[in-house]
Amino acid sequence: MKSSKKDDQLDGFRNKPADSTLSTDQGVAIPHTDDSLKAGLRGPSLMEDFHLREKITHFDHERIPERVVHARGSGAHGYFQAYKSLSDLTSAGFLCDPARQTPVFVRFSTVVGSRGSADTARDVRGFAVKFYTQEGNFDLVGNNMPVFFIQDGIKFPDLIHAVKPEPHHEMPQAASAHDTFWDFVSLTPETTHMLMWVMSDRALPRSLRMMEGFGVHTFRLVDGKGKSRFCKFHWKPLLGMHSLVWDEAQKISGKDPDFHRRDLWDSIDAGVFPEWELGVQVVEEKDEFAFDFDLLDPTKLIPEELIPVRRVGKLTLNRNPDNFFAETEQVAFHVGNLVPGIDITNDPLLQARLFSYLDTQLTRLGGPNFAEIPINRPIAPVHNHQQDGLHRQTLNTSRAMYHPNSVEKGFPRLASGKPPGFVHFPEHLEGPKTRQRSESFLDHFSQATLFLKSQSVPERQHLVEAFQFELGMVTKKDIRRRLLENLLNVDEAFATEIAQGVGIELNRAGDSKKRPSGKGKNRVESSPALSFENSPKELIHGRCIAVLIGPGFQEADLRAARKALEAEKAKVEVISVNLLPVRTTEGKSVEPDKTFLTAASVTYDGVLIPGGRASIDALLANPDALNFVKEAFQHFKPIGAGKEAVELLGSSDVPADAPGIVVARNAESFAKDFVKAVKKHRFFERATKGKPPGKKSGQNGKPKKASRS
Ligand code: HDE
Repeated sequence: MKSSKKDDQLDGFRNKPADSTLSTDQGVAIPHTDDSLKAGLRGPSLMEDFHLREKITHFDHERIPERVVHARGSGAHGYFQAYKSLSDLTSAGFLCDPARQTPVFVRFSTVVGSRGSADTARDVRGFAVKFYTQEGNFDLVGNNMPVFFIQDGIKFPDLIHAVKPEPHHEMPQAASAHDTFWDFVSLTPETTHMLMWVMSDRALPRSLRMMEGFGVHTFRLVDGKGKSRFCKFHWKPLLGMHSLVWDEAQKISGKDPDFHRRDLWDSIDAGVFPEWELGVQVVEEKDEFAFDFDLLDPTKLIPEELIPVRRVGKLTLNRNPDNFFAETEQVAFHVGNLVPGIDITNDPLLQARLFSYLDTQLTRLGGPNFAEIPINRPIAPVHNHQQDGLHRQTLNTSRAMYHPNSVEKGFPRLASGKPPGFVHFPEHLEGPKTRQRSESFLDHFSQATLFLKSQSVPERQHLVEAFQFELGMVTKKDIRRRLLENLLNVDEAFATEIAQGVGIELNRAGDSKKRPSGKGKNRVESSPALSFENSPKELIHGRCIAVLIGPGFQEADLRAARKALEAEKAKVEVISVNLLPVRTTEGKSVEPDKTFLTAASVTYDGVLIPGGRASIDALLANPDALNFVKEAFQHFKPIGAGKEAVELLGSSDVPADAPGIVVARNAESFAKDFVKAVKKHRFFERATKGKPPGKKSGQNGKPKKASRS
């Protein structure tokens, strides 16, 4: 879909360089912009140089305050289309008309780091979608994890102050591994479930295209008759879920801090469009209290095994922004941007957010007129009595900037008819004014245990190592101990294993008696949907494979691999010692894309080494090439070795019979087998000494120790 109404609307604002003449902001043509106006060749610059002053003044004010959270982001345009009408559940037009393509703008982000921080920090990712619907803008401002740290928005400033760089020395950047974060969370047990998620592989996505999204809170869907049902929103990536490993994520932060941004941009640029299905979990009003947790508690999820996710439509991202600042930086999301058919609940975290987003834009975007910025403008017509304010762009031609009026014959008139515009769901409310937490919010551990029990052996091992890393960076022993005592309530063996790594001896009798637990209704003990292992693994769109070559390499191996990988929309990058053309065994030559200096093993999804005696001899003599392969092996990636390349495996400490090592028999089957290995993505069996990862850690007893670099 090249053009949409939103795109046409944006076109009016595009400044195109073709055939243009340099001018001032006033449109005065400028013949010279490399020297300021001076009194004499070597004299002082003159105040009257309006071009110099305008240029410098504008430059001085280029920066706006970055977002206080979610500052580091990447955006893309696309569209949403419903599979079939959802009118049985909602009156929202974009969900009821399968013929409609609703334009969207999506912004992904990390939460903690500042705008220039690295993409691959351990963090929850923002997944914010602005739907430009015909009935007005609807924003689904979600995350890539289905739960949150806290239950009430009043604690958000505390959480964020604790996780951000510490105030005295402003360190560390984009990292939770420091005293103040763990101090706060150890004193706030409601964070325990979310801690399991941020210490899991979910916090290290391989790509923004390969992560789930969630609305987190319970929302309402309201149908045409005004009937309301509770709803949780999900985004399911068609590419499945894939993650980095921690060592790799840290190294990528240095080698390519724009790793996720680049991956998203390059994929869209190459026409390999990322896609997600929108899913809803729907709970009838009568079932509000059917669960052992409160639907209004944002630290809880509804297990998919209890309420299946109904997939209702597809989101496709198919266009990169024209200008990062104008679009990705200036886009203003707000959970209160709702359309008829979708409404909110009393989740106390959501309620605080309803205030925050409008408020923050006043500072960030400099006044109340940010909805007029092209990226924020709805495609639905806007008519109201708002006026003036900083940077007002609309030229209101009405004399009557008030309602009711007769001067303009009552226009704009109130919405009427069917549907009558947005009408709040008339929820019945009563109760005393109180500053208390509902008792139904007090079980902080059951779902943390559920999450743990649902992980595969490697996933559980990554959790242990992540906690050991983070707590290992905490300097105060009492903070480590307090956190681990909370974890005893999740699982004793798990807490004890982490404790051993961070020098804490736990008193098992400790806190576990205090554990309030759910009431046992509608409960599952394990949820396969929570494990990466059960996520689709067929599609490898946009994955990138490094092919290492030297002079005299076996061209047939590269040709077959390229053909097979590109047929699956994966990418191949050829790497050699320099960018000069490299001779093949067939007497031709191939131009490398990168060198061992500009490419890093950590940024690829797999490595392929074509055969060819001379090439392998050259690579064997190159420590960078050996390291490249060794690192790929340590990060559990597939490695393909052409005929003579098997020798190189040995010199890189890679056992040729290890899982995920594909050794050539003939070029065609070699390529086929290698693509199969790329689909699997990671071979964590290497860490568990060749044994396949078990389904559930709980069933397999103690997980094996992983050997990670
Ligand atoms: Fe946000 N959040 N948040 N948040 N949030 C912001 O709004 C806030 C919360 C989320 O790409 C800010 O425009 C409060 C949960 C995303 O532009 C700010 C609370 C979830 C984004 C703000 C929360 C989110 C934001 C910063 C507790 C997942 C990035 C700049 C009550 C469901 C949107 C801005 C983008 C951004 C406040 C909790 C997601 C300050 C007060 C829970 C994806 O308004």
